[in-house]
Amino acid sequence: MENKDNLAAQLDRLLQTTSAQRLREEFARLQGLMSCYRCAILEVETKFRVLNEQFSLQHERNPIESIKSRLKSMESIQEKLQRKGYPLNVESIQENLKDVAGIRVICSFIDDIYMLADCLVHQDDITLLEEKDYIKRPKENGYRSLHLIVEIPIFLQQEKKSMKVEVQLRTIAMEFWANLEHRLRYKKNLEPEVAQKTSRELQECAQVSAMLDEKMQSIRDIIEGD
Ligand code: 0O2
Repeated sequence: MENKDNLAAQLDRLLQTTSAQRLREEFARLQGLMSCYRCAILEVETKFRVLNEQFSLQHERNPIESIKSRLKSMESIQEKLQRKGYPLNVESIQENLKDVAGIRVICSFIDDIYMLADCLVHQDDITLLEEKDYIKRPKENGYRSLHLIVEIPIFLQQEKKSMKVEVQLRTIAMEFWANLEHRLRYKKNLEPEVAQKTSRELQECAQVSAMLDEKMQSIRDIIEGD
C-alpha cells in the first residue's frame, strides 16, 4: 500500500513537472517570438529613418513627421486568434497574424507617403505581402491610410528569420482623424442618436481633412516648383 501511494505521488509529481516544464518552454518560445517582432520593428523603423535622412539632404525638408511603433498586446493577439477561429499557440501567431509588429509613419504630404512606400518595397530584403490603399479608396466611415504588410529578415546569433510587419502610412490630418475616431469606437455609453450624429460629423471631418491634404499638397508643389 505504501509503495502504491509512493508511486502515485511520484507520478503526480512527474506529471506536474512535465506540464510545468512544457509551460515554461512554450512561454520561452513566446518571448522569443515577441523579441523577433521587436527586432523586425527596429529594422523597418531604421529603413524609414535612413530614407528620411537621405531625402532631407536632397530636398531640405523631412518627409517623415514622426514614427510610432507598437507590439500587439497579448490580449489583442488572443482576441484576434479566437475571433478568427485560429488555435492559440506560438506557431499560430506567426502563421495567422500579420499585425503583431506595427509601425506607423506619419508624413506631412500624401506624395511623401507613396514615395516612402515605393522606396521601402523596392529594397531587396523586403517582400511586399499585401497592400491596402485606404487613401485612394477610403473606408465608408472616412478612414484613410496606406497599409502595407511586409516581410523582412532578421539576423539572429545562429539563424535568419523572416518576420511580418504591418506598416501604416498616413498624413498628420489622417492621424488626427483616426485617433479621434478610434476613441469614439471605444466610447460605449453614448446615446444611439448622439453616436449616429457623431459618426456623421466624423465622416464630414474626413472629407474636410482629405481636402486639406490635397490643398496642402498643391501649395507645396507650387513652392517646390513640381
Ligand atoms: P490596433 O490596436 O491599431 O492594432 P486583418 O488584420 O486584415 O485581418 P483588418 O481590420 O481587415 O484586419 O485590417 P485593416 O483594415 O488593414 O486594419 C488594420 C488596422 O488599421 C487597425 O488595427 C487600425 O489600426 C487601423 N484601422 C483600420 N480601419 C480603421 C478605422 O476605421 N478607424 C481607425 N481609427 N483605425 C482603423 P486594429 O487591429 O483595429 O487595432
